[in-house]
Amino acid sequence: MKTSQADFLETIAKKSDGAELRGDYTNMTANYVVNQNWANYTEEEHALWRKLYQRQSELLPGRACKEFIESLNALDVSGGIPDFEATSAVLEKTTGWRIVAVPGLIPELDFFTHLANRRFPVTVWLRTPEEADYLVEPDVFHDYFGHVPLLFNPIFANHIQEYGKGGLKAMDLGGLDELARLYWYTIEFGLIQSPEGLRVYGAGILSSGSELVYCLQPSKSRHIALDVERCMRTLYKFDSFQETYFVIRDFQQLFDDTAPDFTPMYERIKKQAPLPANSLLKGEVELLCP
Ligand code: HBI
Ligand code: FE
Repeated sequence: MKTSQADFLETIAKKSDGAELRGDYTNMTANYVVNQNWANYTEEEHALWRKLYQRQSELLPGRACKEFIESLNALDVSGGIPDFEATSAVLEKTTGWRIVAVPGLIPELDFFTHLANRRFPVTVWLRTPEEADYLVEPDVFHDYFGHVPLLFNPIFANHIQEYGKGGLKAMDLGGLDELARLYWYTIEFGLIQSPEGLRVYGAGILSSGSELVYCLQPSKSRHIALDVERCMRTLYKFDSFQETYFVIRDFQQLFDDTAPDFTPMYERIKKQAPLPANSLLKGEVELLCP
């Protein structure tokens, strides 16, 4: 059932603080796509992008996974807010993905439909200087800097498309909450093993000045191997550092472990209480001891 635009905007606006959505949702085409209007960005916005980019880039060595760093460097977008069409031209030749410009958060149906068709929604507006460290809705810096580089990795790119297809199925199976937890703990806040130790691949961490440092320091937070069903039972926090970080061996594991049909898993999970964000179950091993 397609969420009408009015229902969607009202639903999202009723979010925790009831704040209105930031974006301009008036001139949309199918599936909430808008024009990026790259020429409309101001010099101040490009300067803020450069500042955010510089701050994050200095933190990447020794923290971000190498695939992310190599792709980001190849994109060469330190000089200002990127033109999505220019990136899509290169991205499409590499993994068949394109960027679609969106006003901000969009309904799940539209979001999953884009992912299932190798289109990644990227918000067109940039945060204000006062929001340099934290903002409620994803902006172009989070979506582009955090998510776009790994779309150049073939295995990760295949996973995101399967995730989109899974999302469309989950809507009919009532598995949206469980799938959102999986997305949160992998694509947004996931860690990966490397010969040099744990590294970050989650966009929410990679685009955050503070959590990128925090998440690899021994702390009260858990660092445990990803088990998909256990992850989909685990509640998450969206306004503080994660209390649990799930770690994958490599992107192939992420693709393989999320390939099966989730229907029986959703049924099992719904019979159990969700797990608090800081749980540690019997037999689970901490991968980064405080
Ligand atoms: N919309 N633009 C945008 N970006 C997202 O990351 C996003 C979204 N809508 C819904 C959503 N994410 C989450 O509910 C996913 O779990 C689907
Ligand atoms: Fe995101």
